[in-house]
Amino acid sequence: MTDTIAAIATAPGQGAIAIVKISGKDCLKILQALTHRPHFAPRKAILVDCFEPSGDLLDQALALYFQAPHSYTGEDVAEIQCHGGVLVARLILEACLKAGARLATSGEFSKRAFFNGRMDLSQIQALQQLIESQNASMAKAMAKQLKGGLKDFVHSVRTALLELIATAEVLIDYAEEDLPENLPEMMCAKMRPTLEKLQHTLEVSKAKQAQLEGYTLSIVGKPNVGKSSLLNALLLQERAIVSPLAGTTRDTIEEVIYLNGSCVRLVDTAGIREGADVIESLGIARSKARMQESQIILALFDLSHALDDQDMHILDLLAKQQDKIILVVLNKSDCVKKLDTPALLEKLPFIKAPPLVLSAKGSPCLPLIQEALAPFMQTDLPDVILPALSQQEALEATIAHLQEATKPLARLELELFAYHIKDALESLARLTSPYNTEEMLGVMFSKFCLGK
Ligand SMILES: Nc1nc2c(ncn2[C@@H]2O[C@H](COP(=O)(O)OP(=O)(O)O)[C@@H](O)[C@H]2O)c(=O)[nH]1
Ligand SMILES: [Mg+2]
Repeated sequence: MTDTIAAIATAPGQGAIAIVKISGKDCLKILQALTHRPHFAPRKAILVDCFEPSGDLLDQALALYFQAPHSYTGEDVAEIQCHGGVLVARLILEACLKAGARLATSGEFSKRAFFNGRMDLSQIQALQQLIESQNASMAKAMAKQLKGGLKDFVHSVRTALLELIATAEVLIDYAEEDLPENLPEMMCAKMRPTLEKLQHTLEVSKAKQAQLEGYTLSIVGKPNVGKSSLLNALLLQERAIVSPLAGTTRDTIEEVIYLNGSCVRLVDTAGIREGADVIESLGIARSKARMQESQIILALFDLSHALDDQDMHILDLLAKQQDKIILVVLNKSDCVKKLDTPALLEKLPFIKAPPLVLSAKGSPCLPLIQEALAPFMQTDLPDVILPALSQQEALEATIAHLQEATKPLARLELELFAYHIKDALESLARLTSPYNTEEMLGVMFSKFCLGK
C-alpha cells in the first residue's frame, strides 16, 4: 500500500460528470502535475484546468483534496470531477498514471480504507450491498449498517458473551459443592436472550434475501390470454408483439420496472400449451424455468373463454409453485364473460390474494397490479440484516457454538462451556474484523467495482 492508485469511480457512459479518484502519498504531487496548480487546501472544491503532460488542455474540472488521515481510505485522496462521456475521464486518468499513479484494482480504495481502520468488514459489506440493492428498504437498512449498525449489534452480542465467560471463570474457582444448584439453568437463562437475538437475525436475513436482489415476476398463462398485452401495459410501451395468433411470443421477454419500492424484473413468457412446434416448445420450456425462478407469478386467464384443458395444465403447474406470491389475473374484462370464475378459483384454494379483474388492452394496469401486490411485497426490515452468505455462515457458526456450550453445563464443566463461548466469539468476529486469510479478503474486494 505504498504506491498511489487512481481509477475512474463513475460508471462509463454519457453521464454529465465523471469522477477520477486518486489515493496515496503522491496524491498532491499528481494533482499538481495535472493542474499546474501549486496549492490545494483540503476539503475545498477548487475549479481547475486539467492538462496532459504535453501541456494540452483536457478539461475544466472540480478538484477536491482530502488530507490523510481524514479521507475515505485514510491516505491522501483527491477527486477530480470532470465532464462526463466516455473520453474525458479516461484522458485525465491516463494523465494521472503518467504522473506516477498506478491503476487501482477492483475495490482497492475500500481495501485501503479497511486496512487503515476507516471501516470494518461489516461496513465494507454494507457498502457493497448498498450499491447492489434493488430495493429501497434494503438500501436504507444497508445505509444504517454502513454507519455502524452491524458493528454495534456485534458489539452488544460480544459484550453479552464476554459476561458469560467472566461469570464462568469466577465460578471455575469454586469447589464443586459450592456451585449454585441451578447453575446450568442460570447460565442458560443468561445466554438465552443473546441466542434468540442471533437466531432471529439469521431468520430475517434469509427471508429477506430476495429484497437485496429484487424480484422476478413472470406472467404465465396459455396462449392468447393477453400476457404480452399485460407486459406492454405495465411497461407503458409496446415492447412485446401482441397478436390474435396463438404462439406469437416464443422467447421470454424481460424488462425491469420499479414497483412498490423494489426493482421488479418482468418476464413475459411463451404461452404454455401442448403440441407446439419445436421452437415454440423450447420457448415453453424456458417459460416454465423462468416461472420456477420467480418470486411472483401473475397467472393469467381469459374471461371471454370457458376454462379448457390448456388452462387446467396451467392450474397443475401453479399447484407446484405454492411457495410463491401468486396473483390470479382475469383478463379481457371488456368482453362477454364465458369463464366460470368460482369454478376456477375453487381449483386454486392455495392462493390467498383475491383475483384481479382487468383489461390489459383497455385499462391502466400498473396501479391495479401494484396495489394487489403491495401486501406481499411489504418491506419492513429490522436495523440489522445480513444479506451476504458469508455473514449468514458466520452467524450460523456462532449459534452452533452457543448451542454446543449448553451441553457441558449440564455436567457442570465450566471450562468446556467457556471454551465453546470463546469459539462463538471467534465466529462472531468474522462479521467485523479481518478474516484470517488474505485470500478471503481478496475474493470480497474483487466483487467491488473499479474506483470503489
Ligand atoms: N378484448 C380484449 N382483447 C385483449 C385483451 N388483452 C389482450 N387482448 C387480445 O388478445 C390477443 C392476444 O393477446 P396477447 O397479448 O398477444 O396474448 P399472449 O399470447 O398471452 O401474449 C390479442 O389480439 C390482443 O389484442 C383485453 O383486455 N381485451
Ligand atoms: Mg405473447
